[in-house]
Amino acid sequence: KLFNVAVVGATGAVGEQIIRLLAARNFPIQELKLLSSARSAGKKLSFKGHEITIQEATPDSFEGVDIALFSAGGDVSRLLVPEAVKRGTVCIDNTSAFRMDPETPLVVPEVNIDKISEHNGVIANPNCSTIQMVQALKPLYDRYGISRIIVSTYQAVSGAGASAINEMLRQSQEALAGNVVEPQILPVGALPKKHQIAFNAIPQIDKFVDNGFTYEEMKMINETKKIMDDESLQVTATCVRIPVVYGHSESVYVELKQDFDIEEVKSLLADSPGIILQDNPAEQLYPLATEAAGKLETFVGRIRRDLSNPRALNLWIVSDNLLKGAAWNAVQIAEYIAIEQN
Ligand code: 11C
Repeated sequence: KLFNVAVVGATGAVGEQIIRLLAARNFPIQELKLLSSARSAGKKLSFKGHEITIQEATPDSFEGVDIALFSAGGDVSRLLVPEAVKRGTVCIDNTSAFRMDPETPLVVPEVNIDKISEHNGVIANPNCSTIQMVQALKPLYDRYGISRIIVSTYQAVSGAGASAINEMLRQSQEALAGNVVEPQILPVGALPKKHQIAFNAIPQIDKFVDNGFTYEEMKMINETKKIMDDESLQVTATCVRIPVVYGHSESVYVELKQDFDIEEVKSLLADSPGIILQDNPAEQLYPLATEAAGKLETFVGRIRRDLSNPRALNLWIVSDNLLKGAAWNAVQIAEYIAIEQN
């Protein structure tokens, strides 16, 4: 069977990658609709050698659409996902709008693919920093159990969209030229106060919740428990933006419920789908954002037993935030749906 597919947010950083992956994976498409806000409507994008004109996303855009991939922000999803579902479209939503809704499966295919079949029209794609962490920790969770996770992230500016990439590059040039750097976008476009990202590390991604954590940190905490299906899991997170273009890096401390053998941990990870083990200190081999950029896999290294707790491990986890962290995870889900319906 061939599918009528819509990409909502076609001109965004993630939308662009979704379109590229649908072509590269030869997704069984009858018709591809590219949708966006009124501002980008009328522009043309190329798909497999054909030009497609971008249309403004409206409720009626979803008539006859089998599968829609949304990455145009939470407000657009809150408005249009229910309209699409009403018209029989299965929606894969890349925003935070439905992630914590108990009726909506939150899916990382390598972790909880079984949840897809429980959907009522919407499947949520988790936050990028959550996806790569749960993907790497799932093999350890299944083998030993996990009681506690402490994560600190080093997140790329592309997570905040194409405008944040330009902002980081512009600021870097200004700083190198000895000019005054005028921050305009980060840490949060919607907040009045801005900080320099060039040559800096900003310990704020998204707004603050009233408990002192940011929304990004709360996403890592709450989404991890939901995906692992374990409310007893103790998770804490500190999320930091750094001047890297593509690829989120994470330092993760994880307490296991059983004793473990470090070599077994490494081979478990090496044998896990979508994971590439890069761990050889003697060769200075460990995951790097520059090398993970553009790849579909999640890279894990710096694996070592903790010195203060023999049942705990430290790891370094890196993945391209726009690919496994967003577009690729969404296209993987779409592929499962296509297989299920065929
Ligand atoms: C960032 N993780 O790096 C964010 C972007 O909930 O899908 C993704 C936000 C989300 O800024």
